[in-house]
Amino acid sequence: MLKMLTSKFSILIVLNILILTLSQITHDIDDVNKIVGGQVTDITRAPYMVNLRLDGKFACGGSLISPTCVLTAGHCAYKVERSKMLIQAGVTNLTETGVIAKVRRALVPDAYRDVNGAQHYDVAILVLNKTIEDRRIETIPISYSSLSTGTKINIFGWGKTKESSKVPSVQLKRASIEVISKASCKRALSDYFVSKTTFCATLPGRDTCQGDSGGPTVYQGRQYGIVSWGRGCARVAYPGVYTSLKEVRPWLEKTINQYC
Ligand code: 4AZ
Repeated sequence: MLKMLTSKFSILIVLNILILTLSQITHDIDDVNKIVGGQVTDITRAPYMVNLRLDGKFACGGSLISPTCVLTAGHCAYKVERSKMLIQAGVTNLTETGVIAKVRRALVPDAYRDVNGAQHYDVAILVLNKTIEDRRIETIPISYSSLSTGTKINIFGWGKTKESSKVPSVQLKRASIEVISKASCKRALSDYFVSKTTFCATLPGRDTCQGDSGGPTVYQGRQYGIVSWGRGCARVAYPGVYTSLKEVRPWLEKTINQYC
């Protein structure tokens, strides 16, 4: 009888170890698949990174380009009442408080268009109701240069960690992807309008996803693009599409000079 009990015990112990090991493995796999293929990061690695809340709910990414101005995607701000908008800066996790600002002005260019989900001139400036001054928060300089094919750029965001997910990521993520030629991007997205105001970037298994829109694409500490659109997330055949700051320069410079 005692023997039977001890053998039952050892089976239970072995089962327990098995379950613990399995859950550790699935947890590890999950950690690898954040921002779709990226890794969790910290706001200290992107201290200019902000998120846009609509009616208090996380909606988009953005970047602080001056103490009073946030750069984001046009489709994040288009036809949205500015009284419903809040900007949150200085957080790694969406559950933190950080620094919150209201939006005094939401500026979207007249040229902005949604063409069946594809975006044209997808840029916006949100003018804040206060100056953001905090030792943990920094602004990011804009570059109006073009990026050569093959350049590795960083994307940041709290967007979904896989296409089928229903919720954003609580923690900020980063991934590195490669700029591809406009010709190959147009070939891959031939059913869509790939606007002159965009560039495309991808790497297998890595991509931006819903909620990453408006966030910056960064190369050597400067912002070159804005997360704009794509067909699904990290699908093998489809690159991500980014607003090219170089191509929206006329509107961006004029707006920054006037309001920021
Ligand atoms: C979005 O809905 C979104 N894979 C942004 C980027 C991409 C897909 C969706 C690109 O905000």
